Amino acid sequence: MPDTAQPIHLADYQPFTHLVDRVDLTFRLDPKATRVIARLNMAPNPVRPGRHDLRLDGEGLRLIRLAVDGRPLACQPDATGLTIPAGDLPGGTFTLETEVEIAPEGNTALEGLYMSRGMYCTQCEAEGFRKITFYPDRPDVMAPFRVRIEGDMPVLLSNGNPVAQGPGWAEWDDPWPKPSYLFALVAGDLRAHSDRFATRSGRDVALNIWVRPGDEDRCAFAMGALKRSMAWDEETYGREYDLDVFNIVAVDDFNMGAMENKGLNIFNSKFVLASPETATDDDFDRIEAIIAHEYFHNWTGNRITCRDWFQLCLKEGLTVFRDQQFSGDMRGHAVKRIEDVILLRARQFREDGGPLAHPVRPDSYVEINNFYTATVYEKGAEVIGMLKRLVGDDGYGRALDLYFDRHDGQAATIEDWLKVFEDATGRDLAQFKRWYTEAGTPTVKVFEAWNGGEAGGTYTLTLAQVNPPTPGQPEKGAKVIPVAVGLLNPNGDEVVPTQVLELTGPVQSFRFEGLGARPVPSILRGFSAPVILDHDRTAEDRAFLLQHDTDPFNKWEAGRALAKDILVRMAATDAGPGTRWTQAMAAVARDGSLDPAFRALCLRLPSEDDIAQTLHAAGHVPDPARIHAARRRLALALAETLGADLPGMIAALVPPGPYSPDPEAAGRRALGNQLLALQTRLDGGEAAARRFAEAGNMTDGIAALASLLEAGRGQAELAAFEARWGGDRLVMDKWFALQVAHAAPGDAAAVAERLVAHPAFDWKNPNRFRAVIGALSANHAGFHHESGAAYRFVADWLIRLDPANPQTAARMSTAFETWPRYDADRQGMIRDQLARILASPGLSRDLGEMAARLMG
Ligand code: 0A1
Ligand code: ZN
Repeated sequence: MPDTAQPIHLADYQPFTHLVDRVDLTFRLDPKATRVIARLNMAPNPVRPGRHDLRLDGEGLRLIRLAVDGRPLACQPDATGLTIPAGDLPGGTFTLETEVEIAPEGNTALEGLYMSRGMYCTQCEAEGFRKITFYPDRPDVMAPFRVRIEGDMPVLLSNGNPVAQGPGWAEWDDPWPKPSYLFALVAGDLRAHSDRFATRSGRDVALNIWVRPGDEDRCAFAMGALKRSMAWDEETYGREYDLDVFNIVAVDDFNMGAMENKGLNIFNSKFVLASPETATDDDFDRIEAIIAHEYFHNWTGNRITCRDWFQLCLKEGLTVFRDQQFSGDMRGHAVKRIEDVILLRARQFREDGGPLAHPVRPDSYVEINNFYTATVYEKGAEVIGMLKRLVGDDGYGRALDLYFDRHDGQAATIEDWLKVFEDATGRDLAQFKRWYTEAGTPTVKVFEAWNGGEAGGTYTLTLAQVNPPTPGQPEKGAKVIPVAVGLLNPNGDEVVPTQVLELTGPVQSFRFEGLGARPVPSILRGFSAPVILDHDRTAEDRAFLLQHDTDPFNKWEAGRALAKDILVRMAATDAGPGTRWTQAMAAVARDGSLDPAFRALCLRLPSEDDIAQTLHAAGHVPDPARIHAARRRLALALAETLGADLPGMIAALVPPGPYSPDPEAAGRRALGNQLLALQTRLDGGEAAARRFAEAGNMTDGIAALASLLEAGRGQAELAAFEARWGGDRLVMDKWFALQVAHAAPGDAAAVAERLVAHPAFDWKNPNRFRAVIGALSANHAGFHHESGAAYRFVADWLIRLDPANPQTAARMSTAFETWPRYDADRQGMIRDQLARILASPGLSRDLGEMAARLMG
């Protein structure tokens, strides 16, 4: 491992030795030799008395000039930065000037200043600014920035407000003190899709979405989402935008989804550009959510940032929570909550149950980029949802107001965050804090007792929590778990409406008195806590709740649990699909009183990975081939149950009028396309082939193609698709991914192998790399095929990508995080690949840390 691979510990935090009062940057852009001139006005930090050396971070910078108060210094940088001895610094304020040279063209890591198809752009979070200039590259050093860009590009952008511009130059001023990770610069031949937004206090904000020429007509949806986000944050959180312009730029080469740089958000183009012909309903949803997420960071992340990277969940958990609230308001809370929980279980529970488990606030890391995880983001949001449930909506509102008042302009901590809740509500959160410091998904066991009498009976619900060991945390205390519960009587009426039980000890009983009959409980309504509910329930009870529960989440959950019970039985034994789930789902599919989007979620079977997770939790060793077969068999049984009704149902669900991504129309398409997939199991693809040929939008086209591939057909359609969309990078990503995602288990690795030889496979583009290698990792039965071919293939590509782009290589190594679930052969094969990765010469700190943690 490289020698920079020393862990950093939260306990070692110290404020920086110096303050930066202002930053002036000049960029002379050149692909091979960009000059960056930095003038930093600095002063000793009074909270660190005494005289200190000044240590600046810097990596891969060629130092041309260094001066303090105009006096040149001869200090030389080392591999990670530059130290200016205290003796070379005046006792008070001073100006530090550096000039460095960097080469954006060769920067394939996509961190710092890099080029994406001829356009300059930056990515500085978490520690990319040090690849641009020497600087204290840590979030608690905040300063106003002024930036001058010189370059022969028509559009030159940076953070804040435009000050002045002329041919070949532009100046920007950002008055809001910010940490270096929020710095951004973009330069290129770009076109704007523009609009305006008037804030409620009357600020007139110019909005621009900057894209490559030709993409202007794919920005309207993102612009609408931005305006909805701005209005929502004013109405819901009382937060207004604070600059005269808000710029968004779409770039094709980007490691993540998007980035909240102050006043200049940079997006993976996949999360901006959309038209009905090129984007699916899911793409539209995600664009709206990510636009909102990045915009909401302006207050939760930018105005109030993180003291250090251990506090990452302070901005990410809260901003995810806010974007989830927003999407719920836009598209319906029931469906949004179910989708969020599906994702939480698929990604965060999976992470929390394996070798990569870590607390929402980790206490050590080697490479911070490895901690942009489902735990920090999604579990971080769940923790805030629990907090809100515990203190109530009013308490939450008061706490947030206090948070913004008290910490605006600061770099804060989780302690600060919890303190505002304590101060605003009077509640002690010492025990609650364990959610931030302890990893692992708690299991809540449920025991019921009924004591019936003449005057009615008493129902007792006993809840017991188990907090499993995780790496480095063998034992943990009981958590505060809000369990929302309602009771139904045997005829399906709700006799006790939702109330929140607070489980704080290892075991606790809750009594409900004066009930006329033994109730059927609906437990963990709305998924009120990120836990695994262990409740031995009969299929009758599940079917009853599916039919009667007034809580939409638990209504869905009842059907889901029924499906899982059956799938687990089918995969673990030779049981058949039975009729209970298929009958219940056929009724749901036909129930016109239910929202089609909700029905679509009910009909969607648990993923194979989810079934494997469930089998493992139940003490079985999952067999990927059997899981795959069981899932197909159950889908076929549902198709047979609906039988001849399917074509009519599918036709009736086609939304009237031209395509619109609105939730109603999207819900109808989601259900219709799910039924089409079932129909394909009966007709071998006749209907899907017709649908593909007639599809007027990408949602229907992709759904039909996926159905055909599942049926082992679709080659002609793939060729037609490629002929039509070969010139469109985003659409072609779908073409690559779809073939791997829907390949049969024994073919998946070979399909991926063939696709990486395709001339359009550009492995340095993260979207394209993910489309093939990521899709193979996500094809459960294909990835875990007994040959081990997919394990080798994925490891080969991670090893190849690592030197060029360590961040994306490290992120994708999570494909291997579930190895402890499987049989000894598979475990051995995966561990061999991890060992091979670890032995690769020149392994990055990023992938090195991941492989070592994966090995356990
Ligand atoms: N803060 C961004 C996510 C992000 C993180 C790291 C990046 O590069 C390493 C890029 C983006 C967000 O939450 O959207
Ligand atoms: Zn974020």
